[in-house]
Amino acid sequence: MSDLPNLDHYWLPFTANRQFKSMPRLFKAAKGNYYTTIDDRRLLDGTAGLWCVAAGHGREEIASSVANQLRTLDYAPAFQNSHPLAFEAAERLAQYMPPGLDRIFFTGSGSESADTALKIALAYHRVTGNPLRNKLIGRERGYHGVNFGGIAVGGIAGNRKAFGNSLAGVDHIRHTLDIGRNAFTRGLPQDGGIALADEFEQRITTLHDPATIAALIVEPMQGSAGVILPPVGYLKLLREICDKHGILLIFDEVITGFGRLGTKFASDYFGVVPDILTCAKALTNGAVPMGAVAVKRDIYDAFMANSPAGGIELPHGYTYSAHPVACAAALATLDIFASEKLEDRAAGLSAHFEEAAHSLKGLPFVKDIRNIGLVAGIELEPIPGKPGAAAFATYLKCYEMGVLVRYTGDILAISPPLTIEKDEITRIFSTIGEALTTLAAEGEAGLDPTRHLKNEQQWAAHQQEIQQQHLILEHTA
Ligand code: PXG
Ligand code: PLP
Repeated sequence: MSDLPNLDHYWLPFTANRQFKSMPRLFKAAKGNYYTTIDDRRLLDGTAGLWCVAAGHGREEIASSVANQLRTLDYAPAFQNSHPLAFEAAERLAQYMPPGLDRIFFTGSGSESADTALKIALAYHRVTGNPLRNKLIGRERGYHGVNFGGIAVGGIAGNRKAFGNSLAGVDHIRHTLDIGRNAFTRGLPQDGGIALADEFEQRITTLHDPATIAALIVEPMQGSAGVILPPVGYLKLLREICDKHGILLIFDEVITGFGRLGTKFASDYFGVVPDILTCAKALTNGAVPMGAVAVKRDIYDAFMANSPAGGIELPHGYTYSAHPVACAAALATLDIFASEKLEDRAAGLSAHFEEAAHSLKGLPFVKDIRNIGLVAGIELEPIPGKPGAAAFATYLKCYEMGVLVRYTGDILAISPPLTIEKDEITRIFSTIGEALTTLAAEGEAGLDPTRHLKNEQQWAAHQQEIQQQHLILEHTA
């Protein structure tokens, strides 16, 4: 790898830095559903980057819109001033949102969106005369980014405990994964929703006074923790319980937003409208950092009606809230969604995707397969004493075979761009299957990461195959 840069200075996020630097995997280009690595390997993107490149890579419409904007207005002060594109982006996003969620606060990421949503919920109760409603409820295994509010309501142990107690007045409800009962369910688990929702109500009424709770924040489908689906009816019940007790319901749709489940938002999929909805990632197709928080009009109106005239209604915001370049990227992305109907495309592919994902049932290591829309989680049986090793080795083998997958713990997560083709979906899962079978056959030796990415002969054969497949796809497109 002659093009390797000096690796000393960059501290990679959520990465085993020492391991990565001993075996760096660097990308230099991307187009459509493929990455090119610095050593000229072509990788089929099974993860849409980090769930964000929904419309496929290298979209010319976004690139030219961003370039134009940079040349016209690179930046405008976000506080006390603004620019027309901010209002246009907010209006377009409001139109894309579930009904009623038509007031938009812009942020720079999903983490900022989560913290913004929590602050809006707390401030809302104060501004409406209920300052004692100041507790926040999250869920076990929830991921709401990495800022202090997000890790407090989040429920991924490893992301919280390194940093001590982050926020007081936070509690968690149970997560919805029940492999014992629901392993290999296609789509949503049928049972368990009522009991889990009951437990939420029990918990808030016995451990807390429900009148002290400001908000419940959940991901409609838990993404980061390994694709955990809500049982049928569960989210509707959460909505009813929140309404009954005056608790705001926040849906964190950073992953589920923009077509991932085959609908605009998970809210549309489940027919449950939250009071506050957060998004980021695919809002700009991953091209420029941006997040957003949509709130019900009543919430915005309460701030306007109850704050002193001429004063700042919400003392919160970011230098880069509604950054002009991000707004340009968001508008171009929303145009692509409108013209290509990517949500419908995802919905149309989801049966094939489900079939391909579940074809891995019965292969070595495979303990559970979960799917919805264009998302699948494949949970592997951990190798005794080596948690995460099986998934990591599978990830490396897939990389070697030209397919990019994600892993968290011993769970593989698949979430391709919504522009993926059927044959490419088939290839993602057959590659995972091949990786698992090889891994099982190799035993201990297969777990040695240094064995991977070095087999040039095997790599060349795969490259040829990929190229042929791509030619076929190009001809049939
Ligand atoms: N909320 C949810 C539901 C998320 O999934 C965030 C907030 C934070 O967004 P930012 O933009 O601050 O990262 C996320 C992000 C993975 C993975 O592989 C998931 C996320 C980020 C990176 C990797 O599961 N989710
Ligand atoms: N830290 C300092 C010292 C600042 O002046 C600012 C913004 O002005 C921030 C943090 C917050 O930065 P941002 O608005 O980009 O989140």
